[in-house]
Amino acid sequence: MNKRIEAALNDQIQKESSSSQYYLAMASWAETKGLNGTAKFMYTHSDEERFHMLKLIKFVNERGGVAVVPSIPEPPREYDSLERVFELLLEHEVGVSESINEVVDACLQEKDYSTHNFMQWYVSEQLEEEALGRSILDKLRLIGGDKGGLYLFDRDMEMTAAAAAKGGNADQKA
Ligand code: OFO
Repeated sequence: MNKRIEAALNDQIQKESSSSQYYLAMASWAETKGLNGTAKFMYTHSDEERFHMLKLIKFVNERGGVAVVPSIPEPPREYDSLERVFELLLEHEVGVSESINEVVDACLQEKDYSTHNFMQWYVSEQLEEEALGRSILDKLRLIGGDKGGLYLFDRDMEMTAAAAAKGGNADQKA
């Protein structure tokens, strides 16, 4: 495997792994605040990110490269508010999208078209994740400090998590 591409993919493995830990920390925080729907959503999201990482590890190894299992810094334990949690999630996803674009760009420069093709799955996944993050934030901003609204929001998140788990299971079998 081209060394530059191998390094870029290993860097992406690190990012997916850190996304998984980040969302796990958010899930745990939400659970301790009684936001069980949001916690479910974050636990599911954390599993999805782990799957993104595993998919990359397998790809690198199958192509003759060596995947590196990274160490991850501890994610934050405390968050100022639920809105802040989703702002951070969206900021994080925008950063991950940029890094995926850099991998895609490196593939084109190195004429590695099969990795380029493989990365297209991540490109569309990021589009979906960013769109979902934005729509959740819009809802939260609409609710403001309304407790009843927050209760309904949390219930909504449980349904979103269930739908994502179904979609995720289908993806993981693919
Ligand atoms: Fe892996 O999609 Fe988010 O980070």
